[in-house]
Amino acid sequence: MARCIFHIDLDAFFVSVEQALDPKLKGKPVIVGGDPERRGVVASASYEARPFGIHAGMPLSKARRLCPQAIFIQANFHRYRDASAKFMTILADFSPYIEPLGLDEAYLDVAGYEEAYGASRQLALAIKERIYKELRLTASVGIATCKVVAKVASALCKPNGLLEITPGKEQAFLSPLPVGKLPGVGKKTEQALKGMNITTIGELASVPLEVVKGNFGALGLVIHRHANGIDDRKVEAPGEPKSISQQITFSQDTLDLHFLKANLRKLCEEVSMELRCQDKQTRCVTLKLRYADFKTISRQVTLKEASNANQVIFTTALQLLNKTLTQRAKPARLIGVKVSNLVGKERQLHMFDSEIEKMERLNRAMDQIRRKYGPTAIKTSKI
Ligand code: TTP
Ligand code: MG
Repeated sequence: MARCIFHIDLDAFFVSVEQALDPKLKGKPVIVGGDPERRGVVASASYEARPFGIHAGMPLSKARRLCPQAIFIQANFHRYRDASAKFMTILADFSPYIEPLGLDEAYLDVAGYEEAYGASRQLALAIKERIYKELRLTASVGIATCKVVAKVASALCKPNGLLEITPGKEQAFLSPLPVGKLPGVGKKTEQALKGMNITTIGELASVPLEVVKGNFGALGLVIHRHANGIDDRKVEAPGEPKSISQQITFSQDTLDLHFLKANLRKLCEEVSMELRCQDKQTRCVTLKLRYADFKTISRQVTLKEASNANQVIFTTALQLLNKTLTQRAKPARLIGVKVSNLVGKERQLHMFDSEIEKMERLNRAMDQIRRKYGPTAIKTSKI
């Protein structure tokens, strides 16, 4: 059965969130910028600002020159995170197979779920309507049998669009488009392809695979398949974290063992609590120690048995700390602990089972108290 995949992307996301909160901004050239991390560049431009040549990543000074009448707004990330969470919740109401990509876009596999709406198009319209009704945001939706075609389609029908590429029409749809429209083909690859006389997706599709692979390696293989409308990637929830870590930088460098130990205990408690929340156990504990001169030591140990108990993680990390300080007893500026090689919780029967059971019960009780009364409500005094 042909798959039915939606790629849904909100239009001018940051700007639209601001416009939804302040309707006076609607229909005007509006620019959100001033990301503290990337000071001075455009993050999002309203569709009214785009004809002036303004696009994301452009210095704000240039945007101001191109469109002096534009309204400039500082980014309010909490607003975008909030809108994003609501957007994803709406999507999840329509299909459980959802793969968010960043804040304002997601893939949705709706195969089987569209029947209730008559057709996939109707389902897409229902999604767009809900998003608009609840968030006052418009979305563009691409519908296709695979991810790459759905993504290209949604970009092409912006803003507030809906474009369905019916099964069998994938190649015909992609073929005339500029090769830069293919996800994964950035400015550099586009230039390199131009040097090979390839400017459309169709031209890329008809070049022998060996040639593309020879020039672009693994990326070549992927873009060549995609250019041919072949993409069997599944819609998948993002992978679970492969490790959990916590670290702390001290306000003053220190070699005070009690102080280091107390901090390490706290970090281990946080990490093991997170493991228990995720119903995971760790097989590997890593200690990180950064000295005042910035020399950083990482030591790790593999546990005989996977665990998520504070006591096990802390004892292991403490042994690593003692070993590290024996070899280099100098003031430290940062200490951290990481657990990796995580596994699902497995019940293991062995001779110390009742001890482990007791420890687990204690840890669960402490988690409950901390969740209810805060992280400092209960402290362990010794192992
Ligand atoms: P995009 O979906 O790429 O852009 P957009 O939603 O503003 O516009 P479009 O209608 O073309 O989808 O990115 C989503 C948000 O991510 C965007 O609103 C702001 C942020 N962003 C940046 O902060 N910096 C960037 O360079 C880009 C591309 C996006
Ligand atoms: Mg967007």
